[in-house]
Amino acid sequence: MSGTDSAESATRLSAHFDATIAHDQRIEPRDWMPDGYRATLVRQIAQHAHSEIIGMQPEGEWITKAPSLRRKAILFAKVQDEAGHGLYLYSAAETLGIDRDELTERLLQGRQKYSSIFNYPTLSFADVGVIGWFVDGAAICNQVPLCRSSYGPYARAMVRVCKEESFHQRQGFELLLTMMRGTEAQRAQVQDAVDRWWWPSLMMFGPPDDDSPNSAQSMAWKIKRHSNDELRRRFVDMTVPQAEFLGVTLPDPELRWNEERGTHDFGTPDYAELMRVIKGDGPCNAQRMERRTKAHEDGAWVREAAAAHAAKQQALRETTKEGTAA
Ligand code: FAQ
Repeated sequence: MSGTDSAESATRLSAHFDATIAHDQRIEPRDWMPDGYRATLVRQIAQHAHSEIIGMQPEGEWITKAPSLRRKAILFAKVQDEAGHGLYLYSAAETLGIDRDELTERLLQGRQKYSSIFNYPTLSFADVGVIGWFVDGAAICNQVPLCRSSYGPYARAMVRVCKEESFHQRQGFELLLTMMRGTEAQRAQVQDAVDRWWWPSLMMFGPPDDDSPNSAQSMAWKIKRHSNDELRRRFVDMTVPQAEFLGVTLPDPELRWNEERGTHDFGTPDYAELMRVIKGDGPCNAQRMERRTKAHEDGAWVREAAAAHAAKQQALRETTKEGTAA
């Protein structure tokens, strides 16, 4: 192919990509895509996958301490769902030509991130309920629009993830409702957990729009459908009536309904804290990474056994094929 032919072909491919995005159709793994689009997806999907896997730790700590068999079974199932979400997401990332081992390596070397929210400690069982209510609630606000993301495998993975997140959110709310109908001490525990998790949950949506370097391009490519601030505002609007029903106070003196704007006004999260936590200086960053690294090392024998099994099966298939050909 001459230089002119290849330039024309590149222009055609790029125009086709732009038209697919403009018509709200999906980009699939076989399609040509700009390098930046691929890199953005790898970054976001991997960060999302790592978040699901590291996100098993804060609640996982309570599995052995859950107050009843019923609560233990529910929590077990929820934490297992999170492992499943991580796997769907790593699979979606793999369709972009990168494998899970490489992504895990990048996380362990600190070259990729996971959500800031999972660097806060779970101090009481009420935290399990508040994580379901706030963190899964925030995840739903953020991820339902991702079901319409322009990249097919990511959007399809999100459909199932969102169904499960919505069940998780309800289980958290039901746990808190039960505690709020319990003793004075239980109600105080719930309020304390709400006070500690509210602001970090608002930070999950990322920096404010003016300080979000990736948003404009991600939205132009329709990977993200709404800005960080828009999703944060939706979360506040969704959560305020639920807090009233539950009988807890959200720790924000500036929180009030704005009739004119048809939405809530609310205070500004401490974005300097968000940046500190993202950079590794949150209350539990070191512990989370230490445990993730240990789990990865402890799992080496499983990966080796799976690879040896796959090689044996492959050799068996080849021998059978040779036998049939002869
Ligand atoms: N934590 O320019 P933007 C869950 C980084 S899953 C850490 O605004 P973007 C389920 C960002 O990566 C929770 N880092 O970036 C569950 C970027 O750095 P980079 C995870 C953050 O991508 C529930 C830089 O700051 N969900 O909860 C955070 O356009 C319960 C500048 O930011 C997802 O991953 C943060 N909070 O928007 C599991 C959803 N915020 O990469 C267990 C998908 C920002 O350039 C228990 N992701 N950064 O070096 C997204 O929607 C987006 O990636 C955002 C960030 C909105 C998180």
